[in-house]
Amino acid sequence: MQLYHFPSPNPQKVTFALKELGLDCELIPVDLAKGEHKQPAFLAVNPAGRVPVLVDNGATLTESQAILAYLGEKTGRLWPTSAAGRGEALQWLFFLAQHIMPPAGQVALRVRARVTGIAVDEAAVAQGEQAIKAVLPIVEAHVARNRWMLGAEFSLVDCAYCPILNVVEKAGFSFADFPQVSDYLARSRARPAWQQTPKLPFL
Ligand SMILES: N[C@@H](CCC(=O)N[C@@H](CS)C(=O)NCC(=O)O)C(=O)O
Repeated sequence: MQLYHFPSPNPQKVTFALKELGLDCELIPVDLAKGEHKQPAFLAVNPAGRVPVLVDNGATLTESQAILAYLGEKTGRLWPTSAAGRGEALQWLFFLAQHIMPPAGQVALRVRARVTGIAVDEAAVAQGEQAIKAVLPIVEAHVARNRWMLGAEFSLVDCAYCPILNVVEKAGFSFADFPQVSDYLARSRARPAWQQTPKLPFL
């Protein structure tokens, strides 16, 4: 397997999962700070110009949530075995992509500025903070009842939530009003696989 990679949150979902699963994978660096993701060589791999991209057995997969589902289907580990369980896993991955990642991306503009030098749009950050405050109560209630996103057992869905909640907090958003989310993030960060996941110095 090969992973086109930069140590930012979306690729971190995959590197965290690979560490949890104990899978070997060659990391192919794509330096976002140098704009390598906009170069023809990388656009030929992913026309959307984004990482992560996983190449395995001749298949090229983009979209971090899809890559996690693929790893779950391929290995049968950290992934539900029942149709209902897999449906629930996809539900929470789509929920992250649809409702949490867009405002998280706005909050994380402060972090992106440190990577790219692009000036921070503070109005967009404020909008993201408001939007994430509106959606986090759903996650707060869920992790109050469940140790991990799919219940008692850690899964690949948790590999998706940790890097996003991590960057939101590192960008300066406080989880003080969401103590269960804060505890969930702390238990995720405590996992050896997360500690071994490549990170930017300030992430
Ligand atoms: N929906 C994509 C988003 C991927 C994405 O936006 N990755 C960021 C790095 S965390 C990226 O490549 N950004 C390049 C850019 O914004 O031009 C996924 O889930 O994989």
